Parts: sequence; structure tokens; C-alpha cells
Amino acid sequence: MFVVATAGHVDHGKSTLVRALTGMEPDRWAEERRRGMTIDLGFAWTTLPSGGTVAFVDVPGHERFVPNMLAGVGPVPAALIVVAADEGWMPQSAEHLAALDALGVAYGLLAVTRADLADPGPATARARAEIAETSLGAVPAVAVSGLTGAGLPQLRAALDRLAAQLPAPALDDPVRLWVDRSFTVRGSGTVVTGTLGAGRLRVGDELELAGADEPVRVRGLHSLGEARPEAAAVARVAVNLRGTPRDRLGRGDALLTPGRFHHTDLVDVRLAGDPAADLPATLTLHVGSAAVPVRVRPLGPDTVRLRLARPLPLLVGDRALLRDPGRHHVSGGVRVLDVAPPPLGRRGAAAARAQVLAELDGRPDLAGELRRRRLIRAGGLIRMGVPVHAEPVAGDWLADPAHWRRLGEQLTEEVARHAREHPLEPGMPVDALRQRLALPDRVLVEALVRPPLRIHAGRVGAASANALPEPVALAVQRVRAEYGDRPFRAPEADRLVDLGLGPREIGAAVRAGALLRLADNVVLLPDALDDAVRVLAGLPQPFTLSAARQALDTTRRVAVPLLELLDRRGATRRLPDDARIVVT
Ligand SMILES: Nc1nc2c(ncn2[C@@H]2O[C@H](COP(=O)(O)OP(=O)(O)OP(=O)(O)O)[C@@H](O)[C@H]2O)c(=O)[nH]1
Ligand SMILES: [Mg+2]
Repeated sequence: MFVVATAGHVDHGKSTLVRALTGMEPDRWAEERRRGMTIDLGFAWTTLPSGGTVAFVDVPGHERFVPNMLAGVGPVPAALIVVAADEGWMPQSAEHLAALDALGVAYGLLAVTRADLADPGPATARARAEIAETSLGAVPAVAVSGLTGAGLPQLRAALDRLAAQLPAPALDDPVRLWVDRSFTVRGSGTVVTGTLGAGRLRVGDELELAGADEPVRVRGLHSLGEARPEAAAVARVAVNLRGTPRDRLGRGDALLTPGRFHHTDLVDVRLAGDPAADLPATLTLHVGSAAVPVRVRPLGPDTVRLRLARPLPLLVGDRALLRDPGRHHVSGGVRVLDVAPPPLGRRGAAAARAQVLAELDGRPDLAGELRRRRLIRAGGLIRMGVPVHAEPVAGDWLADPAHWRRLGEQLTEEVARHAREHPLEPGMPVDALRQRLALPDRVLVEALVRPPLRIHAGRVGAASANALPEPVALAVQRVRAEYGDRPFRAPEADRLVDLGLGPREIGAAVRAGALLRLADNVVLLPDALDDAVRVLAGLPQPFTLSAARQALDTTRRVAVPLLELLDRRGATRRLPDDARIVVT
């Protein structure tokens, strides 16, 4: 199937032509038929001589309904421009063409209608000249009469040729179905329609809906009036949503492949063509079927920042249109350069940003994004529309290679500095490093640690950092030499001072596993615990504190905290009468 939107001035015969081609009524509303004027979008389809199907989105021509027109053409890549032979080029011919141009529509046809009323020559020449100046370029023209049917076979053939030119849809792309209608069907619930420009939809799919916490589920699918299990782009589709109240969504909302779009209310864009210097400060942004008021902040000669009144699922490279609703004037097209731009806080930030934007062209560029963002999760980039084909540095984090190298160097420096300032600590805590390097995730610190650095017990240090500083190691040696044969005798406080073992040194030795601390200034060699259990197990059970003290050949100063430590570790158990047993 291919989808074409009509375009053209009011009363030039768009709906009549669609009716004549399809036999279907594009003007759905009684009011439209009463007034003989299209107000809202109409939908109709027919089979072409090739056997292919063309679906039309028929738009209103009246200037009051240009927003409806834009919702119709927004998601559609081809246009059927209609000009009446008897009236020729008119204001909304121009405005609609400006809209197509702004959106970058590149495929189209000109139908000069009401050719039974006047010579189609002059209108054709003027229209072709106007169209040639736009993104559509030179287009084929067909003179027709919706009334007599003259020219319709030629128009069908031209539509077939147009269909053959259109690029193949990107079937593996994520779905972004801009809703152009939503209604309720009795017994089925909410139904939305739209033009599926890329990807596939299947019954049972879960889709994301901006502002909804829960995904919505596709309960049923229709295309061309028939229920189908699946629809592939390009197609007009009607989607029945399970359990989604009708008032939850309407025109301008989008159903999305989950996790593939970033909802943004701040974008930096390039203005297409020759941007007017005096762009109004507030405009309406039209993209897909959405129309959102925006505040415009000029940055560079052809780049601006747009603050959207509500977030939209936009991707880098999206085309959109700015319109001044007050002046009925299409201000121009924009191409989205950045959907997650940095805040412009400090002075000079806007000028610096303009320079960055000058380098961007809206084509997603992984290396460039990494250079600018330095560190970002793969999912974040994918949601901006940037394909990710690089290995993460850790978890799902991607890094700019130069930045990553700098971080590695910085980490080494920080660890060395920490070692100098805290010689007794076995390395720098991972979390302190994470903060120093301003990294958003611990896994990044861990990934930056390379030999000879290593992580041990939550700290980053040289692989040998676990060994004690030399004076402490020597002091521990002397404790071992002096107390090795009476392992439950702890050095007295003044002996510790003599040995150079103050609280910091003891702390370092304990962390390194070289000493066991029972209480302040009460330390044993680390194997004392197992030895104590062995000795105590040899006593008649249960045993008293005093029996334990004697068996261990030690003092209360050691025996009390030692037994308490053994209790805590479950090696001994204290009974109600304060006697203990060894737990076997
Ligand atoms: N004689 C003649 N009249 C036509 C032809 N096409 C349309 N008309 C008449 O022109 C009037 C407007 O036609 P529509 O098809 O409603 O025009 P439209 O472009 O859809 O108008 P809007 O949707 O309001 O923008 C109607 O009275 C049609 O009958 C044609 O080819 N020949
Ligand atoms: Mg109409």
C-alpha cells in the first residue's frame, strides 16, 4: 500500500477527485456534506492498475483548517497537489505547498481539476513552476475532471508510477504511529487510526504511549477496512487498544515501540531554507499529527532552541514545521539536530552551542554524539534515534574513546594522590573515586581499573597495596616474634606505643588481616581465634570465664572481649548462668 495526502486550496476539487478515484466518501461528517467543504481529515482507498493499493488522506483546503491539514500530511511521504483549472494558484495552494516543502516531502503529483470548466494549461504551468522550487521538484501533472471522469485513467497510471518511485519502507524500524483519529467502537473500546510509516504492528503488541505509565496492548488491527493479525509499513491502520480509555489519547499522540523514543520538550533544530531573521518568539511546531506551541530561542544564524509546551517523541533527523497560527503563515521547516541538548547556563553558552550546532546536519552520528556527551547509556542514544554499533565500556555505558582514556589517567592519578595522603589505607574507596571523577555509575570506576591497579574490598590500589606500609609490617613482625608462643597475651597499651602501633597503624594492620582487634588497644595475632576455640573445646563443658582465662593463659582484659567475639561468631554460646559451651 502507499499513502498519499491531498493538498490544495479550498473548493479546488480534492474530495471530489478522491471520491471519483475510490468510490468512497472522504467527507465523513454531516456538517462537511452540508457545507460542501472538508473540515477534518478523510480517508479512502482504491486499487491501482498495477494491483497495488493507494490510500488517500484527504485534507481540508480552507485556511481555518490548516492545522488539520498538517496533521494529515505530517506522517505521509507523498502528496497529490490539487489546483482548479478555473481558479488557478491560490493562497492555500501556496501555504499547503510551503508546508510540504517545510516537511521535506519529496514525492508528489499535480492534478489540475475542474478541467471541464477551463483550460488547464495556465494553472498547470503556474503550479508546476511553484512546485519545482520546493522539495518536490519537478512533478508530473495530469488534467482531470472529477465531474466527467476525464483524465482519471491517466491519473491512476501516474499514481502507479509515483508508488513505484517511493523508497521501500524501513520495516525493522521502531513504530511511531502518530494518531490522527481516535474513537470508541461499541464492544471493542478505543480505536485510533494513523499512517504507519515504518515498522510493523501485530495484534498483541505492547506499545508505549507518552504520559501513560503502563504500556498499551494492541487488541485488534484493521487496515483498509479489514481485520488483520499484522500490518507492515506503509499502511493506514486502525488500532484497537485494550483497556485504554478513549480520553487517554487523541490526535497528536503517538503509539511507540517501547524504549525506542525519548520524550523531549527541548530540542535544538536547524531552520530549513533561508530563515527569516525575525522569527516570532512563540510559534506552533507541527510534527507527525502533533501541533505543540513552542518558544523559540535563536542560537546560530540558522539554528534555534525550541521549548515545547508538552513533550513529544522526537528523534535526531526528524523534519517538522513551524507555523505562526496568528498570521496563517508557515514560517518554515526544521530539522531536529539534538533531542537532549545541554542547558545553556553560563554566559557564552549559547554562542558555544551555536558553534556545536553549526557542525550538525541531523544525520545521527554515534562518534559525534559520544564526543559531545562523553558518556551515555546505549539505551539513551537509541532513544534519540542514534544507531549504536559500538562496544560498551561497562554495563550499557558507551564512552568517547579519548574521554575514556583521560578518565583512566585521572583515575591513576587520584589513586596515587590518595596513597600519598593516606599511606596507611589500602587504596582509595571505589565510591570516593566515582565522586572525584564525577562518574554516574560504579561500574565505570570498576572498568577503568587496570593492572597494576586492582579492586580489593571496595578499594582501588596497587596490587601490592594490600601489603602493609613497611613500619607497620615491621611492628607486626615484632608482635609475632614476642607473642607467637603465648598467643592470647595481648601487648599492653604502652608496649603498642613502643612498637609504633597507634590507632591508625592498628587499623591498617587489621584491614590487611595482620592483626585482630578485640577492643581499643587490645590486639592479637589473627590465628588466635581458631587456637582459642581448640583450647576451649578441650575444657569440660560448659566452662566459666575464669576457666577459660586460665586455659588460655591470659588476662580478663583479653578473655572477656575474646569470648564475646567468639559468641558473636557463633563459635561459643553463652548460657543463662554466664557459663559457655563451644558450639560444634
Ligand atoms: N465542474 C467541476 N466541478 C468540480 C470538479 N471537482 C470539484 N468540483 C466542484 O467543486 C466544488 C468543491 O469540490 P470539493 O471536492 O469539495 O473541493 P475540495 O478541494 O475538497 O474542498 P475543501 O475540502 O473544502 O478544501 C464542489 O461543488 C464540486 O462539485 C470538477 O472537476 N469539475
Ligand atoms: Mg474536500
